[in-house]
Amino acid sequence: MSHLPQFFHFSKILSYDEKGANKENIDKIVREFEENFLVWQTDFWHCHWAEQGDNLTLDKWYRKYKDFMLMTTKNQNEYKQDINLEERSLKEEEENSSINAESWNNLWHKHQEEIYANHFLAFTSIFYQYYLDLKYGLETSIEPKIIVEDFELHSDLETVEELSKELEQLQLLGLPIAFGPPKQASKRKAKTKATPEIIESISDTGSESGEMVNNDLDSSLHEIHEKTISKSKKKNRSLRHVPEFMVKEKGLLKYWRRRFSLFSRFDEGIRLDRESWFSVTPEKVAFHLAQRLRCDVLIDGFCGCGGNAIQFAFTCHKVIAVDIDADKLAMAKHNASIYGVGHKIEFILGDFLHMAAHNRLKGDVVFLSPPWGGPKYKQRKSYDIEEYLLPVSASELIEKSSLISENIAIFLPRNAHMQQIIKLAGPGNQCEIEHNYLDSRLVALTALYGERLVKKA
Ligand code: MGP
Ligand code: SAH
Repeated sequence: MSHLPQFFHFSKILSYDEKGANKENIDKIVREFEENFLVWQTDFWHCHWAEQGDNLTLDKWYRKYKDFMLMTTKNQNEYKQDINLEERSLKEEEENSSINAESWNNLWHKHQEEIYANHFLAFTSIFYQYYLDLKYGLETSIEPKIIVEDFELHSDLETVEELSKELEQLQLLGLPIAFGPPKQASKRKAKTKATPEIIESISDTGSESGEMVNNDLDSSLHEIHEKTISKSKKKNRSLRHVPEFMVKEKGLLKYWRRRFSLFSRFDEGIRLDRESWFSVTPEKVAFHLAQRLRCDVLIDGFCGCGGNAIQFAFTCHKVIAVDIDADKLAMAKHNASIYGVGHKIEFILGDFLHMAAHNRLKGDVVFLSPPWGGPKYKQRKSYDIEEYLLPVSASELIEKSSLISENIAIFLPRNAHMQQIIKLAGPGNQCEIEHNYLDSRLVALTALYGERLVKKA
């Protein structure tokens, strides 16, 4: 059935020289890209396939050929159930399966080729998108300060029913749903004790896996009310349980739709507050960053509900996760326990900047994903990271962080001003700017500084 979105990343090492963002420099970078387009595309493709090819091929195989799974499971069960029958069934199997095995084998090779070719095609279109995004980012100059009205999360889809219809159509057309639809159906029933006032029926992909299963959910944060909106419940429409504040604020519903992209284990009781729904780093992006920033002790200065910290805990010896908001920190702790990595993370309630300035944090790599000022960040053509990042400018963030380590990664809006990002490297230094995509959507940029993190050219 459904697929989670595919993750792609591309990066470029850029140098900061005092001449900065003059047109000549930018033209040179763009020209170099154009001249090397095919070579770079091939290099990135090889890295991408080496990272994800096996998983992709297997994942699609198991989705497409469920019979294969059934056959192997049945064989395993027979093997386990009756050791005496083992020899006989193996012999029978050998006889029968000489044809089966051969046809499965052929099918497997065909499948591999098909996935490789299809995926390569998709990859090339995303790579071209990356070229356009990079060029646009480099060429876009900073705008004079503009006030963007306090942003009310808006949605083109005004009602839950409209959203439901749109999702059904996308599904019928076999098109990917932005950020990917939810995962496999889990047949668990919601066990929440919340008052049944609102039952929102959202037929996204027939999965019931978004239902909350934690009895002890903090009701003020994740309360679920239920109301029946459709009495004639269609067979293929499953009930969805959406937190109340998301139903009220329609623009938030898209985050609910992406919940399994945010946390693949969402239905095991992941907790998020309003701000975290739109700030958390999607799991595939966080997974990749954790591979990239692997080290002994990593400091996550703005850990929020733990999207990044959890993944860092899988690759680092220890994670120090700081957040100024006690509720978010508690949720991060809870979420980390779902992934079984709570013991690897030290959670600290406090102001990262204050702690860094007072030498209270020691680590090898610092990761920063500060608030961007809410979803309104995207309303600007170019996002001034010296002006709009919270709680302080990007320069001050880097300055304070470099008291801990020169190896710093900062997660920034996709429209963050590229020349400002490069300038943070300091005169004569390099930084690496990574573009992170989920399907064809540019999610964010990650800027990397310090010898340990910037890949050698
Ligand atoms: P988004 O606002 O969800 O963009 O941000 P979207 O939905 O792709 O854009 P649209 O065109 O569909 O409206 C994309 C990603 O950026 C989120 O999933 C978060 O990982 C990250 N992100 C967004 N915000 C507002 C923040 C933030 O304030 N801080 C941090 N650290 N990350 C954020
Ligand atoms: N990377 C996180 C999301 C971070 S959102 C994830 O994937 O889950 C940004 C976080 O910065 C918010 O949780 C906010 O509470 C926190 N924050 C804001 N100012 C802070 C400060 N001065 N020190 C530490 N954390 C801060």
